[in-house]
Amino acid sequence: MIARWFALASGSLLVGCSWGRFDDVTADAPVVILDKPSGVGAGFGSAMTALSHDDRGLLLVHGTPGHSKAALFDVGTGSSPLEDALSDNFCTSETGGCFLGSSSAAIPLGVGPSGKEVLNCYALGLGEKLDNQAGILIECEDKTVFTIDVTPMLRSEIQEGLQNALPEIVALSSDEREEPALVAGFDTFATALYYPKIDAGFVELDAPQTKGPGFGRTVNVTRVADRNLVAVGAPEQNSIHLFSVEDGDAPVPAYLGCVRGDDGFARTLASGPIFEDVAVPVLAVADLEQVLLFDTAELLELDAGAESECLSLASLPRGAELTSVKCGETGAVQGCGSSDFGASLAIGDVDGDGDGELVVGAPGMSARDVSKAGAVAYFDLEDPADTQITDLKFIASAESGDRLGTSLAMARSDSRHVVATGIPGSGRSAIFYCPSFLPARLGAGRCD
Ligand SMILES: [Ca+2]
Ligand SMILES: [Ca+2]
Repeated sequence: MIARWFALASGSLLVGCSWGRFDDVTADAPVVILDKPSGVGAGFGSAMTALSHDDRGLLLVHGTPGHSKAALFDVGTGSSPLEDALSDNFCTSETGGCFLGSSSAAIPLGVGPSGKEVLNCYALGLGEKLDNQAGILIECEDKTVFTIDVTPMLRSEIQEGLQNALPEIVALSSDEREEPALVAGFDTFATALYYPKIDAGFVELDAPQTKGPGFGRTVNVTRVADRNLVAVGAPEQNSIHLFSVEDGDAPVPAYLGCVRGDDGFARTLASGPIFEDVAVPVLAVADLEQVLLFDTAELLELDAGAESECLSLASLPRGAELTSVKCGETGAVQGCGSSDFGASLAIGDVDGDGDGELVVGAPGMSARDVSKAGAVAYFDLEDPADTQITDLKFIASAESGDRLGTSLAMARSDSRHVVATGIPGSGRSAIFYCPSFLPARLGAGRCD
């Protein structure tokens, strides 16, 4: 069920105060709260992934990683707004068992079992399905469910986990193409797999000398010109391992080397275009204090695969690290010291001007003195030196321990993105439609 809130909660840094409106108007509101559908258990909003295809914007919202059940929403458009969940029965255990991943991956188009084309699918966790072997579970809008293969060792571990309710938690990411490649990280086994397409089988992403505990806790794959840059995070070692993968059904991933940062480096990854004069996507990497942005074309030029140690940030080639952003406070949103800034990241065009913005979750912040209510920080980042927070959003109905900002996704709505974020503490999610810097012509009706 959806409660429509006409309570915009936007702490504008420009005027140094925030404002809210409470109304029972049911017209399209600047913030829409998604309540937990009855079929989904605890932790609704712990993770989420957007998918856009043929002008539709879908959003999969997870319950707690390692458990079952997620819900699919259609984010809608200006003229056909968001409605109740399309389904609250994704990642069900009814057909053989499913453990949700810490992240899921959008597969707008793929080829499923028996060569049938499948649409609007998600790789969302680990499981098995009646006649399918245990592996990565793929589920589609039309409820087609199947698994794709993993290594024999992982397969038996997943099977054992399903029998004993001891989940292995997978991290998943796909690139931006309609029929994307998929990356899966299994940190318990320091293993990461790359699938050129979901029906193409996997190749292992092997980082010979430096692989270690936690390798695969986070993953990201992004398209750079005619190949993919894959980042496999090992936050326990404050490092990311980078691979270049050419197209083809049986590619040989090239190991580019590893980069070590400050404490918590690689705990969250995201990618997407931001800067007008950087023609390729940036890779965003959070540590415990800040979010660093890297030029993916420069990272693809790294030639450090034979090094026995990870490169330090200082030893990266000039231009590889573009800029970094940090937590900030307003009158209403406080607590950078315990903010968990960087717990989630997303990149998209929230103001419809063609370039990208970075949004960062800070679930530990207090909002209007409500502790750990959580907030999300917008960075317009018109150029790398422009690192000021542009907008800082929270919800007027915040409760203590909500942890809004635990997860983030950029969902397509008309000609721009809207920001979806999880509020797992109270089993809700929010969609923010109206950044403070949205041009008036794009916000008509909802944002004025
Ligand atoms: Ca923009
Ligand atoms: Ca921008």
